[in-house]
Amino acid sequence: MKVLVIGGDGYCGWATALYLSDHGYEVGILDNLVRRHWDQQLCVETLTPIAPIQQRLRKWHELTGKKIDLFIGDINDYDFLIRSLRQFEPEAIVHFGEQRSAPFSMIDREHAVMTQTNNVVGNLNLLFAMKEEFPDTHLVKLGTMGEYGTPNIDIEEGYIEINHNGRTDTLPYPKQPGSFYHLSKVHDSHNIHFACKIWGLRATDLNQGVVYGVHTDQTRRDEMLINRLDYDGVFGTALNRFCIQAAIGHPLTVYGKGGQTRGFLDIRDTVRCIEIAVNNPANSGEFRVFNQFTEMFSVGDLALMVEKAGKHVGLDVEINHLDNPRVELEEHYFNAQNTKLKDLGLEPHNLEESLLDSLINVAQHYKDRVDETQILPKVSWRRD
Ligand code: NAD
Ligand code: USQ
Repeated sequence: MKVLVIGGDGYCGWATALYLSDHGYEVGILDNLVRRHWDQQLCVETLTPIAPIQQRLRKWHELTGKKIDLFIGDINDYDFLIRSLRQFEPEAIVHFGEQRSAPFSMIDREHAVMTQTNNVVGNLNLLFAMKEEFPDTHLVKLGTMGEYGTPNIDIEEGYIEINHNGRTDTLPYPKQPGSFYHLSKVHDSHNIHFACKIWGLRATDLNQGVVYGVHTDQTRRDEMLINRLDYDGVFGTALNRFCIQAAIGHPLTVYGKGGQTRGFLDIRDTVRCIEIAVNNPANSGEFRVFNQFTEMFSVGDLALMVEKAGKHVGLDVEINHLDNPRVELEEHYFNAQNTKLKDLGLEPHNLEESLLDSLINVAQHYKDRVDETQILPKVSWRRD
């Protein structure tokens, strides 16, 4: 099957492209490399040294004999997008190609506008391209668990049955996102749902939790294939950041009380979830939603787990509770469903001490690349 991975130079996209290529899919990567540009603008770098995409792909070909097509350009450029689709003729499109950092989207007006324009318009271009020439192609779109926010009731997978004044309907689950980035995902979901309804497109929205880890069986084959691992206050995410902080002896940065609970998953499960979605396409006209995470943790619990794993490898880990730069509940109910991907065959890698040990080891290996001035959060959600 031919699968186009949009955003295939990024953290989830690179791991997915290699995994699918390794498992016999014909893979193309489309990416405008803008993430590398944003890193430069913010003066941050991934902990792990990532090679240019062309060299990564050459090495993959050298090691496996498999070729991955490369389309460098922006999905906001409709001519480029449609030309690439005509050339590649994908049967499935996996769309990772968005600005994905909540703090980045909260820096100022420009970054909020840029995030929503990049994400919403890019996704809309894709929907129109599919309607015009690829109406049967399956769109697998990365959404986020953060679309739901933290309601005081159980979170369902996309839809909820509501009984109101004696009548019943199954409706989209209410959305209460916590940043202009997370809001962009809500806007995308609405646009995709509408496009499925009016044009009969087929789409799966994967509401993914926070991803952790770095290696997959494919990216570990050669240092030239290594994946990015962000640790800075803008693009770094909770557990990855904590492991890197532990490795360099920086106190762990728990924001506020630390009771914020989220869904998490190992990057080895991200790639498998994409394969499952691709292998089981939505029906024509169907907007299907899966919650893509394997376990729920509070950030405070994660910090304690990293402290314990640190002890195990001889590190003395300190936990700090910083003033929370975000506006979010720090103690709340959180219970989300995640059965649909498991029903289709996902066998989760649960978070184990061995994974934390190995992440801390990777971080220790590259610790000379860490810029400590980039660890504390600098972006505030508040007015002043
Ligand atoms: P990333 O920043 O590492 O990768 C995104 C890639 O998309 C980059 O290579 C970037 O250059 C490319 N891109 C961005 N805008 C583009 C455009 N207009 N045209 C072409 N390419 C473009 O991000 P990631 O962590 O791999 O996340 C991938 C997707 O998964 C995102 O949509 C994100 O919202 C979602 N997601 C990520 C996580 C996580 O923990 N990393 C969790 C849940 C959901
Ligand atoms: N947090 C800390 N300390 C840190 C970093 C984060 O306490 O050093 C807290 C945050 O305040 C928040 C939680 O950890 O409560 C998660 O923050 P995060 O930065 O790990 O994740 P988030 O901003 O939600 O975004 C990440 C990805 C995004 C994806 C989302 C999935 O960057 O692309 O959509 O995870 S989810 O959180 O399920 O919405």
